[in-house]
Amino acid sequence: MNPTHMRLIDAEPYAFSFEPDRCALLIIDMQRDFLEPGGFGEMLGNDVSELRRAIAPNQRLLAAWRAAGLRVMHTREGHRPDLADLPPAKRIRGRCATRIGDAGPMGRILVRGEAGHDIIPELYPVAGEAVVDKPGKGAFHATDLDAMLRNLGITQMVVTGVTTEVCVNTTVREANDRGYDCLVPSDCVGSYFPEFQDAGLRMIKAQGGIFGWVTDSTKVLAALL
Ligand code: TIU
Repeated sequence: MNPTHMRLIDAEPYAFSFEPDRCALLIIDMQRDFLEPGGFGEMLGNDVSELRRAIAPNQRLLAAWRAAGLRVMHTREGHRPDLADLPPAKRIRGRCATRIGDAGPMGRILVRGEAGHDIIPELYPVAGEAVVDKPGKGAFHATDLDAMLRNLGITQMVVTGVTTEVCVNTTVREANDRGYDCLVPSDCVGSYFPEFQDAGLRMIKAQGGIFGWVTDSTKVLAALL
């Protein structure tokens, strides 16, 4: 594809003006801790199988994005092994029997360097793709994401990953306040709660696209051909 050529992607509330050389694919927190049993997601009481339907559409989009030679970035939610960046409020929230930093079947829950913290094999980063480790729900808080995007001339992002109403929504809102345009393909984001999947997407595109645009991956793929 010609990366400098702007093209329109069918989206809600209206078409998204896709500028390939200024647009990054940002894949949020597709980690074993959220998508596999025994991790942080299950610790919070969730059925992790709900999220797995987002894997195949992300694989197709990632493959096409890579083939087009466009920028890919990944994020991971997690904490330093000494938990110095873990707010006490986050550690005790939920009153769970097992907490962040405790031992689990995939290593210490939500701790960097542990097996559960890593990205699922289906979407594993390749050389040249930045991986942003974030301690919070939003990908901008306490990370170098904003600096990297500005240095690279990125002004828009296709945002995918999990979960729709938590880290995806928080990141899209943070990005919006910093002046980025975000497009969210509905089949590439997942929630443990079907009603939050629906509401999380509606909140983004409502009021004329108050936080961004919503589409589906087939429409993004069509723009990559
Ligand atoms: N609990 C939940 O829905 N999500 C998170 O804690 N993190 C992310 O969304 N990545």
